[in-house]
Amino acid sequence: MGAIKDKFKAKSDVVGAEIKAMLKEHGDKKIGEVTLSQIYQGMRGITGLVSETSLLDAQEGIRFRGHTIPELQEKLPKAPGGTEPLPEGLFYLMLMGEMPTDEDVAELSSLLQRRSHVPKHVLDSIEATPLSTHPMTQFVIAIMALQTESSFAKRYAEGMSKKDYWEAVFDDSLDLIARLPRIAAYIYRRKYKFGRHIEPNGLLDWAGNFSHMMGYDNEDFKELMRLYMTIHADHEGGNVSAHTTHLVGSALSDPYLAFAAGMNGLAGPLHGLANQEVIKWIFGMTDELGTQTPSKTQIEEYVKKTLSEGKVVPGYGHAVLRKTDPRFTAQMEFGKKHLPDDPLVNTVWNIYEAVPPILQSLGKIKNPWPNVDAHSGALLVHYGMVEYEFYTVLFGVSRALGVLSSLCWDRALGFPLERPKSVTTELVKSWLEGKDEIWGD
Ligand code: HAX
Repeated sequence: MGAIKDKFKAKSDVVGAEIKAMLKEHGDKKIGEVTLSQIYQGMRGITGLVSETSLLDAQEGIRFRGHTIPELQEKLPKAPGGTEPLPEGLFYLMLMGEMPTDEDVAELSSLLQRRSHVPKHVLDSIEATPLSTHPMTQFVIAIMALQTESSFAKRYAEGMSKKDYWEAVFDDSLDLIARLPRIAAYIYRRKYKFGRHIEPNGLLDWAGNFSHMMGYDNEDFKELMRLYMTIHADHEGGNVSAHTTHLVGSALSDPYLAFAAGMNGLAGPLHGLANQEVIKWIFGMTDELGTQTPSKTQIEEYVKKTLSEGKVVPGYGHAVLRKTDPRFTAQMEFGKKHLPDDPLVNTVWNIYEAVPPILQSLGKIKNPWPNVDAHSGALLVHYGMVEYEFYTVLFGVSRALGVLSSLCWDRALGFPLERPKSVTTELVKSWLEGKDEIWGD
């Protein structure tokens, strides 16, 4: 742990000094302006956050520390015999800002293995929930139960100095990332496999071991998990799960509290829960039509019916992206390589042809293209993971890599409590009439 921690500290000290100098010289420079529509409509397009780990371009999609998904697939270290990136390598890249070597990733994998023990009371807290409890709710309960282990909370109570916050957040973040696969697998096996749990395999990488503990030892599934855990990890700082983790962390709530809050956001159907909604929606369509291979015309009719019922088409649209999500494309490529004849996957590809023109024709939807969630479930179903309520937990385990590496940076750079200004509609009306000032404390 020492070497990776020291390296992070050295890197963040350099960036911290740069930011200090930049703010001294340019702190008053303006970045854009805020319109009335923006404050009423979800703050879209307001640049108001710094997140070092990734950057989203509306046309091109996500880049992690400057690297696209195909570049990650090419450059990040792989498991022996594998072709997909190891997600712990992406964590290293996001944390350090440099591409890891095979040795760096091997060291991180073994570090995570060594820190992966989940205390019994956490598993007991999962057991205390009714079996019917949604897996995301069980996941958040378990993360909260694990908060007893927080180094940050303990050291803060003992009077830790501000200059050490980063270190305690770093320790907690590594511990959390190490333990989440065990927690998630426990929830899966408890809810869907009669509680027949599977012991970890200490020789496997982080995602490979996660697959193993869930009961999927097929090598292709492990490759899928490595890809899945890589592409879902981060989507810059403004999405609900990342922003929530950052916001709650800014109150110096420890990483367990902050990450659990982020996961509550991920559990919303407009965000991470969309991956379960997509498969639920497709299953609803195939059930209603009585066929596993609906035609394009049948899909189009079903989409129109969904819209006429006042519902969204899950897996389509995005608050920032204006093109097909490269995370969708990466999964499509995986499908073409490993399971090109799978009927459900082919239905997902037919939906991709059918949906965008219909959404476009409505005239109000800014992005008619598929997002990451439109594809993931179909790949999982192919390998036998049909329990779609569990899918957002997979997303959550992956998202930990991004939001927790960001949280390390937040504390290392000494970012303060986040507290934007809000206004009332009364004040807005009075400002429009020229009677009041809108800005101020
Ligand atoms: N189906 C139907 N209507 C849609 C739509 C879709 N897929 N996407 C957007 N719209 C509607 C909005 O509901 C909104 O309607 P109203 O004006 O009647 O309220 C209108 O089109 C304009 O919305 P927008 O500006 O294009 O989109 P937003 O930035 O407001 O919302 C969402 C972005 C992702 C929430 C939206 O596209 C949506 O609800 N998509 C379906 C759910 C989904 O796939 N979510 C996952 C997103 C990716 C993610 O975070 N993954 O975790």
